[in-house]
Amino acid sequence: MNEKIKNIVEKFNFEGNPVNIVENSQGNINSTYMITLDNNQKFLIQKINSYVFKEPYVVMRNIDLVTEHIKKKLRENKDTTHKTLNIIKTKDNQNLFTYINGDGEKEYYRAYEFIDNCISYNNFDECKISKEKAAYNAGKCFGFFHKLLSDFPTSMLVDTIPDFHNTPKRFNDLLMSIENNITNRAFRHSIEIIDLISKIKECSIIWDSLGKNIPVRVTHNDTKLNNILMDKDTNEGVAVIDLDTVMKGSVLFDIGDGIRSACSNSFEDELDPNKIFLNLEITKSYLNGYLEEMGPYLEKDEITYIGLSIKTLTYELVLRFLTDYINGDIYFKIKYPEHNKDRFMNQYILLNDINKKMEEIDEYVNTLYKKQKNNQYIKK
Ligand code: ADP
Ligand code: GN1
Ligand code: MG
Repeated sequence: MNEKIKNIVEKFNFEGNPVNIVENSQGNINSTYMITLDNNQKFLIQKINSYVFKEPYVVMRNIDLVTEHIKKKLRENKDTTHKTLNIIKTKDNQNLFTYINGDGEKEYYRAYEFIDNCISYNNFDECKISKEKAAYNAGKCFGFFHKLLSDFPTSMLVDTIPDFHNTPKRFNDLLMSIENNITNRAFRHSIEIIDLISKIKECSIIWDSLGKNIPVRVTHNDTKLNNILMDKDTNEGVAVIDLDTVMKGSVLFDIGDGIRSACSNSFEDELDPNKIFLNLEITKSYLNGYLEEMGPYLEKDEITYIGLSIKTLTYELVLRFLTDYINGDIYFKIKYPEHNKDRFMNQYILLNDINKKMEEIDEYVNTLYKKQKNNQYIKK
């Protein structure tokens, strides 16, 4: 058993001793351990990545506020199907335990209740139900999350990673990594870089419209498919997890990121170009699910830019994986030396495929919009 984690478990308010500790390697940022105690209860311990999250206590405060709001809403609606994260405090009543490691550095750990009977998927291929139905459930789950938070005051949340979806800034970060070129990796990808330069104008539109024609709302900002816990048997959405990046933003960041992650035909590091494409049918199902929940709350320009959001968020991931590759893999956890290069190439191929499908996506969104507007579904 992992002795370090076993010692950390003891700092939290648990009754019982750990008998099993298993690492979950699904996330690219934090380190997650599933803990089973001798009384059969299950919990989760997470080491927060403090390179990514510079102020872990502020992250926890955001999560505390948002989860309390969600719990209140679920109680009011007598909703026992949906769940949210439940923070377990340390024995001295803190949201985090600070561990000083052998190099004298601080490591931050938190504990959550384990949400049982659920599963998080990286790809709909693994689901029990049809891909279309699963995509509908995923879209609905994030739509429901936005709906629950639609009356939460954005001013109460701190930007724990400022400029997280500031695409023009992400582009400048790439240019800076190329200028420094500390790993000598930059010029291996000149053709892709030139193509990225040609797309920056269009992919800055959403960020530049935020707070103007695009409203600022409470958003998740990391809507990967595996950040939804689905019921193990029915694959209905149960909880939106990984709330570290809940901040002010646009629903478009979440829709775009959700679809690029869930409706791509492949994993994020698949390399066979024939397998990397946006599956339009499941994209449509995802949108149906999302709009069924959140449609009535959206404004017209949010609808207009849905297609563009899928393109923009994929573009952003190309920039981010490539930047991290050139910088020497300091941000995303990698499983092998060229992992970020494979991720960047994968998202680049996906981006070009999405580019070809923009017209069809926009047409579909438009049809949905008209249908729902007739039902007075979407705000005029
Ligand atoms: P990361 O920020 O590294 O992505 P996550 O918070 O998403 O970390 O956790 C990683 C994985 O752990 C999730 O994809 C999910 O499978 C599992 N997980 C996280 N929180 C819970 C929870 N409360 N109950 C059950 N499983 C969870
Ligand atoms: C990270 O934490 P995880 O694995 O859900 C990243 C996202 C990226 C994603 C790409 C805080 O998400 O922004 O889209 O990897 N999270 C953070 O796989 O940077
Ligand atoms: Mg995650």
